Amino acid sequence: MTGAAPRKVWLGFGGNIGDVTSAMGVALRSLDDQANTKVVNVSSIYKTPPWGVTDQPWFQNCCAEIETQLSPEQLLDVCQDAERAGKRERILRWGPRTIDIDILVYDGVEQNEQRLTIPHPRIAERAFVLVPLCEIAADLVLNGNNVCQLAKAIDKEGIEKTDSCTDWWKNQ
Ligand code: A4P
Ligand code: MG
Repeated sequence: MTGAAPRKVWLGFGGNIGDVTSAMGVALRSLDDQANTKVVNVSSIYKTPPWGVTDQPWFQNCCAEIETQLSPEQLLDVCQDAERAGKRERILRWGPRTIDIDILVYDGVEQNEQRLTIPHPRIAERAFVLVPLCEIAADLVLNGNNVCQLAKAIDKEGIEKTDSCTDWWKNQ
């Protein structure tokens, strides 16, 4: 990477249609292949009960730390390209999907716009984000609260680590 100093960003990945592990791996490798973005750390994959719309299959979720020279809006474009490549269709809010990528935290950025709100507004309510995020970002603070303290306090019913190899995304 040359030019602007890379910034740390944490992303959330999830899906509940098709081969989600493979779709998340493809998306992570496509981010890592960008000249201005590097995947630094990826959590294990967790099996999680559906949140929001509960009448749908269970999800698989993970979180990743990346370093990027892209602006938040440019990064959202890249993430949405990766979702489209993963055959993501937007049918129902919080509904079933092959892959969803959320920008959870972008170091030093706070913004509240419809297209992009950072930090992601619903992190603190979601065990499916907090549990994998705590695994890779134990010191991260969100609105004054440590991510692992939030993860400790939230209801984690049903959440299970399915793969504790953090290099799973590299070799499929
Ligand atoms: N947008 C605004 N801020 C952001 C951000 N920080 N990161 C905008 C990414 N996108 C952001 O998202 C709608 C719009 O949000 C985007 O076009 C973008 O401009 P979407 O992905 O099209 O719609 P969505 O995902 O259905 O809605 P939303 O509110 O993003 O839902 P979430 O928060 O992604 O939740 N249960 C489990 N167990 N695991 C899951 O992964 N996921 C969801 C979806 C529901 N239940 C789940 C899970
Ligand atoms: Mg989303």
